[in-house]
Amino acid sequence: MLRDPRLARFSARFSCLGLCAVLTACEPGILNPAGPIAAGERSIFFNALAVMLAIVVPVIVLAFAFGWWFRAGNSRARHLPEWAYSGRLELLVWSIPALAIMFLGGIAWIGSHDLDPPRPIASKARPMTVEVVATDWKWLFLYPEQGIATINRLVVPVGTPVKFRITSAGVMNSFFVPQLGSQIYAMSGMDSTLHLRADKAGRYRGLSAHYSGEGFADMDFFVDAVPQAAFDRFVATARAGRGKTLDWNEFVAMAHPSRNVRPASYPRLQPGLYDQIVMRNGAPEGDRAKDGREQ
Ligand SMILES: [Cu+2]
Repeated sequence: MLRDPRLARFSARFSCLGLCAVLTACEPGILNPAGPIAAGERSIFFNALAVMLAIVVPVIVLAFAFGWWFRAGNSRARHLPEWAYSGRLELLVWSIPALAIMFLGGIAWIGSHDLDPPRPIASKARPMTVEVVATDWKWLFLYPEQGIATINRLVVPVGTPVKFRITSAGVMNSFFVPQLGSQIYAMSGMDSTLHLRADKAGRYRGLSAHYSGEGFADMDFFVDAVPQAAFDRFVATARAGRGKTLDWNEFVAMAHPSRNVRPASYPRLQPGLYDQIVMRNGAPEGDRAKDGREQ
């Protein structure tokens, strides 16, 4: 059929593009959860969608049905020019949206209590703490129990609930791993809590979901959910690394604005650094002075 080679090539490319578009639709996102929180959020999304479609679809169908039934040529349709009020119709018209609001409200109420970010996830495994600091424009992850830190890469054991403490060393950002669930703002001087768990091993994309300036577009990180043994290996490798100790001075140096920073790790971590960052209102004094960003 496609004799013209240019046309054949074009159509091949076009169908490839179409295929890619279809495939990216099921690529990592909130609809493809890897943990209980994201799965809960997806079911809220689908339940709310079902409740709304239960109203919207009959309304669309009825709009066409009424138009067709009361067309000029239908002599069987009753014409009531004096009609003004029907109690039964009022009841029907108001009760359905009222029910929809009650269902949607119930779904939101139950869901937001079940999936409350500071609420620990019930689990047999002991939870692990990871402290997250958003800086311009990279993510710093502190592992206080393991005494290491990483930049733009987060490694967590599969099946272990992780308690994230989240703050920012600069402007506001938003910590978000769509496949694990719930985005939480990272704000300077604030200490927010989020509990997440990865139940499927894999590499998930994490990002800042809140625009924070120039380098924001590259402010991405990977989350590697790995079996416990692989996590222990990761910790051992990070500890054996030759990098510097992450203490306050090193933190001030790393928090300096930079873009597109490659994942890295620190073999040692100064205890209590996260609290120090929160207490100093996030913005390191030395850093402020150097950039002249002091207000
Ligand atoms: Cu916002």
